[in-house]
Amino acid sequence: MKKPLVIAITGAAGQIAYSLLPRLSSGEIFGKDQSLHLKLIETEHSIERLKGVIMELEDCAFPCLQKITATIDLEEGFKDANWVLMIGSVPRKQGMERKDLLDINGKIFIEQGRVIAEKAAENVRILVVGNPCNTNCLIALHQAKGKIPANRFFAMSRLDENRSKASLAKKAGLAVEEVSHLAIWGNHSSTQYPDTLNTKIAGKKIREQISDIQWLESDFIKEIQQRGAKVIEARGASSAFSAANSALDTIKDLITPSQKGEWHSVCVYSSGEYGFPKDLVISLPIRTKDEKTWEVVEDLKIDAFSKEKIDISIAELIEEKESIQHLLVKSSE
Ligand code: NAX
Repeated sequence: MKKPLVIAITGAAGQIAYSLLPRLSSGEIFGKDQSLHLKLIETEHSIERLKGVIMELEDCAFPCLQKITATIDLEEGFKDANWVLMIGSVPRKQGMERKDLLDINGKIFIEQGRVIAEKAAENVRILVVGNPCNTNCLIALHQAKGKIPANRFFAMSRLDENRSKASLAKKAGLAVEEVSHLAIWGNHSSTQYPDTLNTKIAGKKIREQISDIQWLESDFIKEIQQRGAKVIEARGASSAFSAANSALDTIKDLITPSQKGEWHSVCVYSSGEYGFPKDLVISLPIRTKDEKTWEVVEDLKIDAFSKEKIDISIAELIEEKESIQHLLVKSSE
């Protein structure tokens, strides 16, 4: 066994974590020879519930799982973490807009970002899942400026990519693995733009496999933008195991070099790629070069239709940033 990798997880007693923890602990992501020290962080209110989750983890007798720490103390929780999965936040309830959550969750991410910057391992990487994940991520990475490079912060849009691939495969009547090169642009929200212009199905351009252009340019986009809300409507709770699955996909793809020509969607700190504004966390297509480095795929086609859609989502990100500017300013004082 390799020496333990420390993984800190907030919201560890929540429903996404409940699906994520057993898969992570089984060695599926970092390998069966990689021992793990899980640091499970919860609020005082949910720490008792977390004890039950830990009992179940112990009862799985996973060989990789060397140690579990349960805590409400951020310093203890983030100390020496090599990965931080920021899942904990107040989830969106039926009828609630993501914007309502900005202020409540922004404050959580200020404090957590600050402690991560002080206590985590030098090589820490952070994946934000808790919504509104782009702006939460921006808040946390601002706190870490000068201590953790911004390119180690990510927010999750992989669920949107996976949802898109599944929907396109269904429409084309082909297996989901035949769908590739799908980029999600913008905000992980109802304005996101799932881009099929660059997508391939069974190695061919999408319009050779799906001739229903009206569906591609309208219904499909709306379906993906509204998918999270539809799951809440049907299940009475937000996506859980599909979200956990996408978080694990994101990590796996960030530590595994991308296959030639392929990319995956993650929200990252923008440096002006494609002429987008800097200092936002935007979902972009990225390619993993090696276990530690990645780059934005910069040569994708963006036509007038795509540009219009992406601009709407970026305008929303700017608006979100403006509404939490007071948190950014306060945090850097
Ligand atoms: P749950 O309500 O089941 O769990 C959240 C857990 O976080 C709770 O146990 C709560 O006690 C804990 N928590 C709250 N504040 C905390 C804090 N300050 N420190 C540590 N723990 C804290 O929600 P769940 O379904 O697991 O969803 C978690 C988050 O993921 C929500 O914000 C949700 O909106 C978001 N999602 C993000 C997705 C994405 O693609 N980026 C998709 C799924 C999901 O909607």
